[in-house]
Amino acid sequence: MAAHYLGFDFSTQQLKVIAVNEHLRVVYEDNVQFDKDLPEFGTQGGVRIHSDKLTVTSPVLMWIKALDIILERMKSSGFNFSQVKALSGTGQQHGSVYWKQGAQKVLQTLSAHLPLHSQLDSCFSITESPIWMDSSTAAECRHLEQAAGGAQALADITGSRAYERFTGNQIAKIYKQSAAAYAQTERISLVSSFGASLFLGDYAPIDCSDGSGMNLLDIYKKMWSEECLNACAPDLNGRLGCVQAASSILGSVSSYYIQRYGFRDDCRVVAFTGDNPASLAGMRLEEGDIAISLGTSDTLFLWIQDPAPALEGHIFCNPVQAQDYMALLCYKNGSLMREKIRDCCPSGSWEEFSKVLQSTSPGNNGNIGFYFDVMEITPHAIGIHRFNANKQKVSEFPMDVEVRALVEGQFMAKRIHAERLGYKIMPQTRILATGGASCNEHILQVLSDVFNAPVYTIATANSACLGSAYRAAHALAMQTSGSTFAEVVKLAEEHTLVVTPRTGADQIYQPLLKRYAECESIVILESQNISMN
Ligand code: 5FX
Repeated sequence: MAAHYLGFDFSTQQLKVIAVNEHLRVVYEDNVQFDKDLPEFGTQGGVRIHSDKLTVTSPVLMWIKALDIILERMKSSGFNFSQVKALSGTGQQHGSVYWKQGAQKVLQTLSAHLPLHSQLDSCFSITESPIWMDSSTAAECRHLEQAAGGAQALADITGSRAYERFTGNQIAKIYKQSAAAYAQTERISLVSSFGASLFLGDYAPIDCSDGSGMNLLDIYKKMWSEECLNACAPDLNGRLGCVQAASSILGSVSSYYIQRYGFRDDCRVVAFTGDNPASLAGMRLEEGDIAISLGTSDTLFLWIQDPAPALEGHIFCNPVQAQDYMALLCYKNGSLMREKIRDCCPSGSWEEFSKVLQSTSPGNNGNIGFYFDVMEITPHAIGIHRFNANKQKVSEFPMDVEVRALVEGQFMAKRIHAERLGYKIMPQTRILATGGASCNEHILQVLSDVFNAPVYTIATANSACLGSAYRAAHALAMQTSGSTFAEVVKLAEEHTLVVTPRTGADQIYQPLLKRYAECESIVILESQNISMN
């Protein structure tokens, strides 16, 4: 009988599902849009922004109702649940769910005659789950960093300095503001492990990879850091449960799904993980690879073996190879900045932009530029800064120099920050590019030259959801034949090779990268002065 694998994605705006067959081809896909399909919750973009504009939550029952709907739709479409050998899933990172005393019993004794939401509606001590868009925990972040011995010391344990959206800080705020609700809480899940719990009919452990986004996990020992737990809330260890490797098989689906939907009784539930780790799996990154999403903001996923946590970026445990790591870097000034400079070209077109890029030479004769319209995340800097070949600041560049300085600058920054987090370019390194600007071959040529590595493009629609279906297939194959993730996903479609580095590019960019880093330090200092004045 054909084998299918399911991936569920509890993302910010929707719940998605993808089924793949044994050749990893997508055979079923659907989604439930929270705003449109569940208007009774009154969310906008799946979230509620509170009056302080800093607190952002989503109703936990909305996620459960969405699961009821998506499963009912699959059933009415004739989807054959008995072919599903394993399922896994993913959730927006950092969000947390607070199960009330007695909820475990309810999960374990679900009646197949009723939808999930009507049985679980009184199972939560906090009904509004804080999510990743929340930025209301500045005080808790300061406290945690202090308790850990400083921002870098906290990053050295957990992979990141304190961030407001990271779950430990969110839990600390809940404990401070709603001590009674905290006292009634039997278990705290991430959105991912909450999703797994619904399928397991029991509390599912948090996996190491999503657990790395909490400011609570020692990413080397893969255990909760007592120091961090104690700084956030009392008796947190018991409420979080043990962490598990992301590729763990947690058990079989609860009898609820067997009786109500016809799942087989040995359908395995594989640990759910965060959306960024799941995307790494969906994009099929391998040792040494980088994925670059060139969208509104630019995001980098890096496969790292020896991480060096820093004050910028995040290190997470790797979701598909337990001993390795992944890093996440985010840049706000991505496409909008490229569009702004494009608009300064005489015709304001991408054709003109590309022509200019082609007509200028790699290294831009030593001219370097920084283009931050809004305060950048990595590094914390703002403004437009131009340096000539003698490292002197200049107020303008000719148009052609400006275009190349922007594109080279954006990619040099990415390479420098990636290497600071412990990333090493290897002979087998591939750059996997996605997002709007990845269709521009001339931009990709600069990317390839700066990193001295070939660039491939990938179609990434729903990569986190697809990655979850792949992870389900892998966990099963690992258990039966010890296969690695890379071996399992070889079946999936090939990535497309677009450009390779030009000869001599490395000799040009090695010294330029060094100069870029020196100029960046000047830009950071100047930005500090701007924000102080
Ligand atoms: C990563 O740290 C984030 O906060 C976001 O990418 C969320 O995971 C989006 F769901």
